[in-house]
Amino acid sequence: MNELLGIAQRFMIDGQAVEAKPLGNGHLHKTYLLTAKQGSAQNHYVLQEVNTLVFKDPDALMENIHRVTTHLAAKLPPAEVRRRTMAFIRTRDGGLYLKDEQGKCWRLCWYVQGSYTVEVPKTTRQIYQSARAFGDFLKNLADLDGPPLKETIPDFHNGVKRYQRLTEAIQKDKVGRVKEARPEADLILNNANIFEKMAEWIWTGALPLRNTHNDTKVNNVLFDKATDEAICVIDLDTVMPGVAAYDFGDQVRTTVSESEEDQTDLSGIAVQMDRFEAIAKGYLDGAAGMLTDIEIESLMLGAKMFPLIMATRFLTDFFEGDWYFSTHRPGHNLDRCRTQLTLFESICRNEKQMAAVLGK
Ligand code: GN1
Ligand code: MG
Repeated sequence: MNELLGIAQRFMIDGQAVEAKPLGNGHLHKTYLLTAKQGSAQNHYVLQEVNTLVFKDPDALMENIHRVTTHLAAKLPPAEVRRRTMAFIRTRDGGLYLKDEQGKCWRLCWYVQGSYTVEVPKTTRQIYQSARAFGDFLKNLADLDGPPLKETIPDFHNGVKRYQRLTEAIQKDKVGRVKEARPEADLILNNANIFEKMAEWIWTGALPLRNTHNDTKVNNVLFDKATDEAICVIDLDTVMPGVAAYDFGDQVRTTVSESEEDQTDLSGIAVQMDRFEAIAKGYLDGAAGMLTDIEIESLMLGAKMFPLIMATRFLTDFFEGDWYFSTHRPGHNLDRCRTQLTLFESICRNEKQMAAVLGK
């Protein structure tokens, strides 16, 4: 705790840092809710230790985020800036982040008061709101000036590379777990054509590269406690060039079924069409004006691809010994892989109806 308070004090916070406690359910960084006392008032911030095993170039990472957040902030009335976009605070030396004496990287932003997050949305209103927030996000970043955003994780959504990596992990079988998950691995490898199709649409130029979020899991949206409105998109680490189908696909993955990403009971995991309608309407109300017909058609491919690419990544991590995603029990990544494959199969069964919704 003292280490955290000392770190926080090296940023331009208002007041004296007095408390830091763990916040949220991210799989990669260490995140804390920080309280600073200023006279009788309390200020709240989010302090994060960046995972530099995953984000190897923190300068590029924070430069991207700085460009994105200042661009979004310029479109908001000043009073809304700390509520509707992430607002980062510089270090006392003027840096976008702090590298401490042990080489750890830290960053700090304002905490959005009166907000909440969900792992599994309960209502179609929340789902519509969340999808809408990501559609708006895409639109708001369409006029970002300057050079392309840096690729903070190269080939992040390159499904072809992801399944090649899975194949390598199977061959190496570093921790002897391949025998535990043969059917899962086969199901993924038999559907690799989905990754190839997406790659082809991108490589032929059918789908334009835009500034996409690339991690549109529903817990990366803040909702207003009073109104349930989605007010702020968070977790901007992977905002970089991508295709709209990625952002749509990860929204479908995390909201179309009323289930947890890591539940062990697979029986309740299935597409619910009323949820899908809310996602489609929300995303298209936000972004439609700028999407081409082919992009709208590609959204269905994104919906199929995302459970599959996440199944691939969770299974690869399981076979490589769980070094990437934080795990809280043995077999956690395999459980995650299984939920994703169950969802994938349900999406394949419902593909026609889902495409019809998008067609409307
Ligand atoms: C990671 O850290 P978190 O939970 O926001 C991952 C996403 C996955 C997600 C799965 C940079 O995001 O790609 O979809 O876990 N982020 C990165 O829950 O790998
Ligand atoms: Mg997150």
